[in-house]
Amino acid sequence: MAFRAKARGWLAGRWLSLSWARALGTRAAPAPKAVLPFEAIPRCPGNKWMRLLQIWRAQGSENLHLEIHRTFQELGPIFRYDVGGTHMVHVMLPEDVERLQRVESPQPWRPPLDPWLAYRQHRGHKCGVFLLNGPEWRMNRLKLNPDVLSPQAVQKYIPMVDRVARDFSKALKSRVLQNARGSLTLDIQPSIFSYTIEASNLALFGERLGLLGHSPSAASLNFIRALEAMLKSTTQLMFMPRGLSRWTSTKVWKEHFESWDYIFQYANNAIQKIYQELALGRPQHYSGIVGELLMRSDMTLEAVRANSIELTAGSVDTTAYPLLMTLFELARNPDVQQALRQESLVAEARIAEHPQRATTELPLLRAALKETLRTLLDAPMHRLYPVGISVDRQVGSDVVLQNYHIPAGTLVKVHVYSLGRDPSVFPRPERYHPQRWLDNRSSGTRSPNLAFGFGLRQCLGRRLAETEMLLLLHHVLNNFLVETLTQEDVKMIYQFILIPSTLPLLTFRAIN
Ligand code: O4W
Repeated sequence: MAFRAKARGWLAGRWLSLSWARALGTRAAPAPKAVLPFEAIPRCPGNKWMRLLQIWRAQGSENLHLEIHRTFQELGPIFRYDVGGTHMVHVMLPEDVERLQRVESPQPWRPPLDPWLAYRQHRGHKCGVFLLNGPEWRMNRLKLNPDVLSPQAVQKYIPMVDRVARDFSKALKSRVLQNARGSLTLDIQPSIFSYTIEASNLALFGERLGLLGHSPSAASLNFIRALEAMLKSTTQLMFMPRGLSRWTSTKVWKEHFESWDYIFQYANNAIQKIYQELALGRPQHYSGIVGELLMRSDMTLEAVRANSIELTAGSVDTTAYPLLMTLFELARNPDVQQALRQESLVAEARIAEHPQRATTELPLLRAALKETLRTLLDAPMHRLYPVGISVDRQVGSDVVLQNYHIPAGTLVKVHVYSLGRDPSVFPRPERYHPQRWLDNRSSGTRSPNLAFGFGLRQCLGRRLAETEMLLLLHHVLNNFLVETLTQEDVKMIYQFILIPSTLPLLTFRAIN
């Protein structure tokens, strides 16, 4: 506690001086300055081998986001950090994101995540777009976008997601009404995981699993457990060279491979089923994203498979945790909840008629999702939370960031976690205040929403995740008051994605 209070005061002081420097330097028409050489960028103190040893001993790096955040406080909005032969630069300001976007190449390169790559190489599996680079990445990505990310694709799978979200609230309502009081206090996490698995499975494969309103199936529980073990072991392995961790972390590698084996088996099963069905004849109706990809047949079956595995496995935790955190924020901010409910009640009749209207008729709820992905609950000084903590790019050409020369080939990490907490970008960043996204839209200074990355490599699952979150919250707001006794922030930990270390109980009270 003492440490926290002290750190907060000190950090606040740092921020102040940083914001001032920026206000004077870059916001007020800057005088042209000579560009400084790369070598002049402040360097992160410490020894990289000591750092590795620390990560190994702590079995991961749960506070990575906080450590990088602290380094920005100490060194300013840009610092470098070299690992082996690669130069690495960390930045966190919107102006630098803009510059990076301007020099983005048609094939933005990102270093592949080694533990994931190792598994695929070892088993002889193809990679999907998350791990690919170069021309193969581009070919895959351009063929996936129309069926996964485009507005036309969203129009097609929205009614499916809407059906699952309606079933979720119906099932929850019948549980709530079993109580004489008409309210139920529970750990909602298992139900939300069932929801994201069910909704994604329908949108991807056109099939219902029947997970809602029942206790979760053994297969889905094992799938959730395998995903958790895979993400946790990823953070234990990703910072170490393979040749070293082979000896120091044998057991973790074994767990990592076993988790992947289960994940691949689970996803392959779903793909096999739809493949068989399509072989029997073309369906009359839309039968989900993967069905479209298979019927279009401009990708090899192996490429469709590799990318479907990423979509299936990547659409569970990444969507469930932000949903859980939004429900908690609404529970402890009753005014925000009431404003959102007002919007949802007005829109419901029209959405029931055409679920597609949800994307245009719930602007405040959409803003709340942006706000969740910007701000979530951690230690008092670090309240803001995106699913990913940094967006990585190896720049294809020279670029100037914070008045330093960055040569082509440098790995640039945009720390979106710190960006979301910068008071000069987001005033009073600790507040959960969805309306800010609508205010700054009209005032012309739009704040960047970087929770899904940017440019050609932005999150492929973005629209699917947004749709799942939007419709679940819409139906929950229509049917329940959400309450909690917990006011304190929840500590977030880095497990490849940021996840809450504990979740408060929520009370759902049926409306009329
Ligand atoms: C597969 C995925 C593919 C997942 C299995 C699971 C998963 O969770 C994901 C994500 C992750 C993908 C320094 N996925 Cl086979 C990759 C689809 C966001 C989906 N969306 O995490 C964000 C954090 C992206 N992140 C990073 O790149 C990152 C994490 N740490 N650092 C960078």
